Amino acid sequence: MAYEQISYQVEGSVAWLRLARPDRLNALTSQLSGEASEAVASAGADDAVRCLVITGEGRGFCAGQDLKDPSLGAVDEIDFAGHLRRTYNQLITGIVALPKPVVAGVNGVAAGAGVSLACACDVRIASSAASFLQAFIKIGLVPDSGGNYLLPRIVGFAKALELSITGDTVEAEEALRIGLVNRVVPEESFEHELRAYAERLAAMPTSAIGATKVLMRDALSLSLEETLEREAAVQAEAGRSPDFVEGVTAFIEKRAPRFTGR
Ligand code: LHQ
Repeated sequence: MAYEQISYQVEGSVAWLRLARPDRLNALTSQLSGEASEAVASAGADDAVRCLVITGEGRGFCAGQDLKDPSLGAVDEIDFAGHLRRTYNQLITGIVALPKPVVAGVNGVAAGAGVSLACACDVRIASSAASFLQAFIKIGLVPDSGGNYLLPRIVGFAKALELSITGDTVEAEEALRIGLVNRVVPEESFEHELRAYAERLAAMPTSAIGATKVLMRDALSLSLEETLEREAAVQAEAGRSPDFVEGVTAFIEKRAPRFTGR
């Protein structure tokens, strides 16, 4: 499919989804969200893809909702619920449910739904030029696109609530300190480091990563006993995978494993 507001390329085992509205810091239009959802689905359907990277072109990662998008309608007539259900909710659930690792390459500012987009990914690698703000409150809105679910699970309730009710900006190093990002790399080497990280994840046992995502997310709302039982069932499946056989064989033969993702 031809995209206009994102670019999507598969390079080796890594799919690159780049938000491509740099003049507006990659603010989200309905079209962009729809295209991004399609690209996420493509990454899911393509067995050659073993890691998805979501990043932004230009100096921004994503400035949240495009407040000038004409498709929103007049400011006093916006169908918020319909808009969220049609656009962001699809995108966020698509990313979270993807049975492959998803890396947010936060190249610059992330605001509002842009923060949620980064939080929906499994890992956040930030450029030293990145920053984060829960911009919703600054325009009289509440966090959406999963911001009330995802952010507290990443940085803890107190910090998530504080950021959401103040709209304060968190710079990259502070984001690392509070656990909002997994790693900060210098702006100059950002692309290189992001690629290296994604390629490393893409060489891992992909099915086991997908299963770990589901197990760990579900465990947040299950008891220990329920989780132990689910682990037993899922491990039984993982233990029948070619990647398990390869992992053990490589260990015994004292060589690096060559996982296929199955
Ligand atoms: C933008 C935007 C933007 C349009 C920068 N829209 N043009 C859901 C459902 C329905 C409705 C509402 O919202 C939601 C959920 C949400 O996401 S609400 C939160 C929406 N986002 C914001 O409120 C963030 C607004 N942007 C900013 O506060 C700043 O631009 C940040 C802090 C992101 C960056 O500041 P600067 O680095 O100083 O850049 P800038 O402000 O100069 O922006 C550069 C250009 O990008 C500028 O255009 P211009 O033509 O003047 O050069 C901005 O107007 C445009 N832009 N964000 N969200």
